[in-house]
Amino acid sequence: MDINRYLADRKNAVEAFFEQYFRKVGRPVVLREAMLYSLNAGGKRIRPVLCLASYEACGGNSDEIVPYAAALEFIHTYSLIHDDLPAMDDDDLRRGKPTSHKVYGEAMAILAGDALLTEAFVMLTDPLLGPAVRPDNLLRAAGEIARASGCRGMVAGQAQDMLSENSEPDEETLRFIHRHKTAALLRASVTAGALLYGGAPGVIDAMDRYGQNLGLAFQVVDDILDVEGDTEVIGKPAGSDEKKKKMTYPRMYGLDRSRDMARAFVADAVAALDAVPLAVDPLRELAFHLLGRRH
Ligand code: GRG
Repeated sequence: MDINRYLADRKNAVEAFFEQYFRKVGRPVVLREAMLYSLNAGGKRIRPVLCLASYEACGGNSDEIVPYAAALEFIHTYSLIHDDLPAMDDDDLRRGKPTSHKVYGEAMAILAGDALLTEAFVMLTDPLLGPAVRPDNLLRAAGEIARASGCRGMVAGQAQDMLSENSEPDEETLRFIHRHKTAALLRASVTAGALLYGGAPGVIDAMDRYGQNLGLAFQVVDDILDVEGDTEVIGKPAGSDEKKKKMTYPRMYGLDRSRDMARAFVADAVAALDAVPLAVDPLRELAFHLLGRRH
């Protein structure tokens, strides 16, 4: 299969939905603009694509859940806007463009992030956006995504990441940060696809294991790219982890071991898929694709 084609088709479906959705969002115009500015700044859309791919693997038609998958990109985009703020990572560049607070000021950037997060749950609790999905399945998926986003997931990881700046890396804390800051939302993206479909418990467990390992591999690759990548290609300042003395895999284990560990996480992700009799080719290919990504 052509994974680039697959990714592009699903990405287009999600981006077309953003366009249509924002027609109904009114004033203040600058808030709407700030939300759209960051959403349209050109991300890979990997979280919605994973959700769509997991729903498809279970046998669904992914057109039925595009709004719910798009909600994951709203949450992810909010996290990037807030992560870039002066009070957090204080970055000027994201997705190759000036960060939200550089364009709209800090107050509007905070509000755009707040609005994206809240709106995601407006979408995830609206059964009319995906009438093919059973409301109880929607509720389970929304709960899974909420848990992965807040103080049991991404926000906990971000808090620990901030608290650990400038301290010596230790394996347990590093693992906690990666599992929560990055892997939690990626894992929930995959699991939510299967929950929206109403997959059997064995399928949900397999998707969970796949998503968790893929999420960990994703962050190890991100850490490696921060050391080896070019600012123009990765779309954010290279070398910033080192500058801020972040707890990363390369800092803890060195580059070669980090690469081996990323490969091992992907192997575990793919092994989880082998346990289920589903159409998992796109999910398998996506795992290898993310291992080889340059940005
Ligand atoms: C502020 C609650 C809060 C959380 C922030 C996402 C995040 C947590 C911080 C951003 C910094 C970072 C490197 C996080 C790890 C997650 C990650 C690799 C984000 C980038 O995701 P991509 O590569 O970005 O999917 P695009 O731009 O392609 O969408």
